[in-house]
Amino acid sequence: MRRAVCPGSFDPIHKGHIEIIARASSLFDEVVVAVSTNYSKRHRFSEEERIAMITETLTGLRGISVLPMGDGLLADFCRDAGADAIVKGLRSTADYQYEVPMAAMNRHLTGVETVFLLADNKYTHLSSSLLREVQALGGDVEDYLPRAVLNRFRDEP
Ligand code: COD
Repeated sequence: MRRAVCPGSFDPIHKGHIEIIARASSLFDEVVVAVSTNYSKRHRFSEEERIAMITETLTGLRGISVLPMGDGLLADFCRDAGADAIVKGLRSTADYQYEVPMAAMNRHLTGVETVFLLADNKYTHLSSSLLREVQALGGDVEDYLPRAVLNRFRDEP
C-alpha cells in the first residue's frame, strides 16, 4: 500500500490543486490531503471551512482523506501518517527554486521523498491568493473554483 501526502493551506482549494490531487490518487493507493494552518496569520477561511470544502469537492475520488496539519513540520506529519511520499505541483521555475530546498530538508528530516507533478497548462497562473483578490474585487472566478468554494463565497462574500 503506497500512501502520499498532498500538503497545502488550500485557502481556498482551486482547480490547480484538484488536478494535482486527482493525479496523485491515480499514482498512489491512498492520498492524505494535509491542511496546514499558520496560527499567526489570518486565513480567509477557517481550518474547518477549508477541510469541509476540500472534503465536499473530492467526494468521489478513490482513497482520499483530508486531515488538519496545524502549524507543525510537514516531515513530522508525514512520519505520523506513514507516508511514502509528498506530492506537490510545480507551476514555474520559481516554484521549483522554492520547493527544492524544502524537498531536501524533508528527506533529511524523516527520509520522505517529494514527487513533483507539472501543473496543467490551464492552471499554471492560479494561486489561492490571486483568486481571493480577483473574487474580492468583483471578478469572475467561476472557471477556477469548485462549487463548494463558490457557494461559500456567495454565503459570506
Ligand atoms: N497548479 C498545480 N499545483 C498547484 C497550483 C496550481 N495552480 N497551485 C498550488 N499548487 C500545489 C503546490 O504543490 C502547492 O504546494 C500545493 O498545491 C498547495 O498549494 P497552497 O498554495 O495551498 O500551499 P502553501 O504554499 O500555502 O503551503 C505550503 C506548505 C504548507 C506545504 C508548506 O509551507 C509546508 O510544508 N509547511 C509546513 C511547515 C514545514 O514543514 N516547514 C519546513 C519545510 S522544509
